Order: sequence, then structure tokens, then C-alpha cells
Amino acid sequence: MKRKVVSILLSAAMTAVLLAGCGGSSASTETAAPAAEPAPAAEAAPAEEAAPAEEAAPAEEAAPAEEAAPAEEAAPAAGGSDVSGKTFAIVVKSAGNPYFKKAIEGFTEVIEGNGGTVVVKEPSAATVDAQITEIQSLISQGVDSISVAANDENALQATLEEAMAAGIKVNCFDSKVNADSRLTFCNQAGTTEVGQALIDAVLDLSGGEGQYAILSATSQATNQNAWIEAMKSIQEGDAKYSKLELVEVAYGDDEPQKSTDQAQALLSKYPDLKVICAPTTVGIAAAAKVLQDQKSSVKLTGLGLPSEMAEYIGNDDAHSCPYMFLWNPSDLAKLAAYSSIALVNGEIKGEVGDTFTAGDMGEYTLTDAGDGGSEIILGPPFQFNPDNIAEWKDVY
Ligand code: RAM
Repeated sequence: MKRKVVSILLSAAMTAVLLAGCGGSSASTETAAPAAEPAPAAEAAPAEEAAPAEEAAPAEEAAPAEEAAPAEEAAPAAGGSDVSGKTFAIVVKSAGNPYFKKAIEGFTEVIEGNGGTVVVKEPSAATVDAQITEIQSLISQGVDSISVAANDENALQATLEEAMAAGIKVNCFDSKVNADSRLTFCNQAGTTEVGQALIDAVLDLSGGEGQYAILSATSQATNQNAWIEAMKSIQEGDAKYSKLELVEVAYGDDEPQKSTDQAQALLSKYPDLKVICAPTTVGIAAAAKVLQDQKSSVKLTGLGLPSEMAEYIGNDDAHSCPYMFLWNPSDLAKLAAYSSIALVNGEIKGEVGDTFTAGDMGEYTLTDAGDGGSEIILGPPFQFNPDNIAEWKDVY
């Protein structure tokens, strides 16, 4: 209940703050952000931790959920349906990325809360080959569902088609595979919206002109590539961005050290650089430290975890990142879990127009992803800035 109120407030704040971040009036920042933020900060952290226990095991059953859990209790307040005896796999891009740690937590909370079993696969590097190996083992194991954050849009196709032919329900989240390789895609935010927020931030932080660079994840990452393409096409289509020059897209492969090296290389290669935009939580955290350690005047924006970026967010020279964006990675993976349950139970088929209830996150409709397949959009990206970062840094 608390979480629902929080989510509603958060959605309202997200919309308003995003608009503000994209050049809307400063009035909307002031009205929306403060009104909604005290609630999430105060409640979201405890709520997230308290939720699994409260939801999975009703009060009077302090005894273990396994014993007490006949069908109607296994379908907790969180919604979803009983999936006892079913196994749901989550395959992330790579191990050691705090973003995916949060995602795994959210996914597990929903699946286990509905009686199912979770298998987590974290490849040691963000490569497609590593994911193929993991998915092959899931096919042999005979899991019921696979949710993957893809390291390549097309290269998983043969393996995922094999999985689907074996009756496994395949969806993706965070970073998609092509339409033939999935039933649906849980997308964190509209691709154009993310691209718009990022290019507007670059425009703002550069003062309207000059050089900027992008520090991305891997060169094959579907999500980063889609956001970068969106940034480029928005920039090309509107004269207000014509004085911005994108000098390079560098790849840190979502590895902290490589991202650090790439950020340093950008600074030495481009002495006139004004802004680095890192649309990856790993890249932005690495770049933030490099810039701040070097007392660089280059400004940073992109997509970052508040918990990792709090010390770098600020409007003064001592801070490298005035503001950045993200969404709740745990909620994104919860959505992947709920949609997997709906696929396994046959409530949805993955077709545009299908609807399902994602527990206390509410009802979602599958929409046209524009690539021949369907997607489910979590919501708009949220702007983190000096006014709200303290309230979010302990949440995710
Ligand atoms: C990194 C990953 C992930 C992306 C975030 C923003 O953690 O590349 O796929 O969604 O950044």
C-alpha cells in the first residue's frame, strides 16, 4: 500500500522532473520534485527491505512460507500468480555490476514471493559468447522462463529460438534482443525519451556549444546503442543542437578499469572537451572519479546509480556531475519477473495489446516496440540532482 502511494508520487515527480530536465520551466522542477521526494526517501528503502517478508508470508504464518503456503497464500498481496514448481532464470549482462545486483534482487523478490524458483546467471564479462553458454545450460536444465539483458541484439537469436522451441518463455529486459528472439521486452524507458534527456543535458552543460564525447558500455550493447542513435538523430534534426560536436564514442565495456582508462584518454585527446555523457552506470561512476580527481572542468552527465554517484553530484566546481538520470533497476526486473509469470501462465502471449497485472506495480499493456515485436515500458527516466540525490542514495 505504502509502496503504491510512493510509486504514484514517484511517477508524477518523474514526469515533471524529466520535463524540467529537458528544458521545461524551472517552476515545474520546484513544484514536482520537493513535493514527492521526501516520501520515497523516507519510505522506499525500508519498504524495499520489508516488502519481501511482509508480502511472502502473511503475518499469522510466521512459520516458513513453504509449509504454510497453499495456493491462495502463495499468491501474495504483491499480485502475480502461483508459480510453485516453476523455474525462472535471469541472465544479466555481466557479474559485478551493482545495477544488475539490484535487478536480481527485484526479480527474486517477485518470483520467490509467488512460489517460484530463481536461477541467476551472471557471465564473467559482458560478451554474447558468455551469455550463449549460460543460456545453453538453462535449456539443458529445462527452466520454464528466461529473462535476459542482452549483450547483443542479434547474436543470441539461434540460442533463444532453440529455447523457445523447447517451450521456454523468453523475454528480455534492460537491453533487448531482436523481435524473433523474444516474446516481449521490458524496456526501462522510451528510447527516444532517454536520448532526449541526455542530449538536452549535454546542450545545457556545454552552454549550448562545443565538443562532447560519449563513454558507453560495450560496442554491441543494444540499449546504449539505441540511446546513442536517438541522441544523434535528435541532434541532427534540430538546429538548436547544431553547435554541439560529438568527437568520439568510447567503450569502457561496463568494466570499471577500462571505463576509467577511456575517460582519461578522452581528456587527453580532446583538450577542448566540455562534456562527457556516459549512458552506463559503470561508465559514469568511473568518469566521475577521473574528472573529480583531476579537478577537470569537463562536466559529466548520463545514466547513473544514485548510490554510486552521490559524492559526484553537485553544481559547483568541486563536483563533476550536475545531474544525471536513471530508473529503478529493481522495479525494471520486477516487471520482467511479472511478465515472465504472465507468459508462463499463459495470461499473455507477447502480443501488442496484451495486458497483465504486475503485482503492486499495477497493470501494464504490451505496446509496439517499433522493431516488429512488443515491449512493456516501465516509465520515464528520473533526474537526480543536488536537490534530491541525498534522498535517493540509499535506495538504489
Ligand atoms: C549499465 C548497464 C545497463 C544499463 C545501465 C544504465 O549498468 O549497461 O545495461 O541499463 O548501465
